[in-house]
Amino acid sequence: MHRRRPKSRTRSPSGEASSPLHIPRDPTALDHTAPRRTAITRTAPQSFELAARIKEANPRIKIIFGGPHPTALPKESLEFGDIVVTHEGDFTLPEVCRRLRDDFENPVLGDVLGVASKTNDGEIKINKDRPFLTSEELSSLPFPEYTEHEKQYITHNVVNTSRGCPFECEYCSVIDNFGRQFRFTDDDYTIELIKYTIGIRRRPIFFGDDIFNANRGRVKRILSRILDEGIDMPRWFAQVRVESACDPEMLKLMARTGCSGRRSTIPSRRSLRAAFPGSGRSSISTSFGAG
Ligand code: B12
Ligand code: SF4
Repeated sequence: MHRRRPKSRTRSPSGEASSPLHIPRDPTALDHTAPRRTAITRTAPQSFELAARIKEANPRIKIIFGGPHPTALPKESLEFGDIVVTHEGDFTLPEVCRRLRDDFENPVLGDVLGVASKTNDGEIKINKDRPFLTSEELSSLPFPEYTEHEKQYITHNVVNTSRGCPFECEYCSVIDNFGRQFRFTDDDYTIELIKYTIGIRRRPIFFGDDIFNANRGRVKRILSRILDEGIDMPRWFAQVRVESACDPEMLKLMARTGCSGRRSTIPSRRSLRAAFPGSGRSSISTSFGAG
C-alpha cells in the first residue's frame, strides 16, 4: 500500500511560500536554500535536470555537486553545476562556502583540496584530493540534523559508524569514494549516535557502514554495550561480509540486539582468498543460513 505524500509546497523561514524547487531569490544566500546536490549514479540524471532548471530560473546561482557519482565523473557534473566536492565533503563544503562568502562571483578555489570547479570562462580545474577523515575526526563530527519536514519521510534511520573498506571487490564504488583505509567512530560516539538516532523518530536502523563487521572486536564491544546499557534498539540491519559466519559470538550478539537482517557481500573470489584463505562457499551458506 502506498502512503500518500504530503504536498511538496512548503514555506521558507520567513513564512513566504516557496516553489517546490526552493530557488533562492538571492543567489549569494549561502543558507539552507543554496542548491547543493548529492548524486549517486542512479539519481544523477534527476539531479542534473534539477540543476538545469535552477540555472534556467536564475543563472547566477552557484550549484555545488557532491557524492559518489560526481566524485567519479566530476567533469560531467560541471556541465550542469559550478563546483564539485569530491570524496568526503565534511570539511571541504564549509571551506567552499567560506570562499564563496569572500567572493561569490569569482571564488578562489585553486588551493582547496577535494574540489573540481569551472571558471566563468568555462575552464575546468580539478584540484588534488583531500586526505580522508581520520577516525578521530569522524568521532568529532556533529550528529546529523533533520528538519521536521524531513522527519516525516524517515522510514529507516541510517546510522554511519565507519567509512572505507579494506577489501577490493572490483565492481564496487566504495573504494573510489571512501578509500581502502577503514576508519570508524569511537565506541562512546557510536553509542551516543545510536541513542540520538533512536530519539529522532523510532524507526528501524540501517547501519550504512559498507562493511559493519570489518573490525569484529569493535562491533562486539558496541553490541555488548547496547545490551549492558539496556538500550531499547529498534529492529536493525547492516551490511556484513560473509566472514561474520565464522564468528558465532558475533552472530548471537547481533540477534540479541535486534538485528533482523544482513546484506552480505559475496566478495570476488580473488579478494576473498587474499583476505581469508580458508573461506569460501561453505562460509557463504553458513552466513545466509545463520541468525
Ligand atoms: C544507506 C544507503 C542506501 C539507503 C538510503 C536510505 C537513506 N535514507 O539515506 C537505501 C537502501 C534506500 C539505498 C538505496 C540505493 N542505493 Co545506496 N547506499 C547507502 C549507503 C550504504 C550509505 C549512504 C550513506 O549514508 N553514506 C554515508 C555518507 C556520509 O556518505 P555519502 O552519502 O557518500 O556523503 C559523503 C560524500 O559523498 C560527500 N557528499 C555526498 N553528497 C554530497 C553533496 C554535496 C553538495 C557535497 C558538497 C558533498 C556530498 O560528503 C559526504 C560526507 O563526507 C551507500 C554506501 C556508502 N558507504 O556511502 C550506498 C550507495 C550510495 N548506494 C548505492 C546504490 C547503487 C543504491 C541503489 C541504486 C541500489 C539499487 N539498485 O536499488 C538505491 C538507489 C536509491 C535511490 N535513491 O534511487 C551506491 C551508489 C553507487 C554510485 N555509483 O553512485 C552506494 C555508494 C553503494 C555502493 N558501493 O555501490 N542506499
Ligand atoms: S567488501 Fe563490500 S564495500 Fe568492500 S569492496 Fe567489497 S563490495 Fe565494496
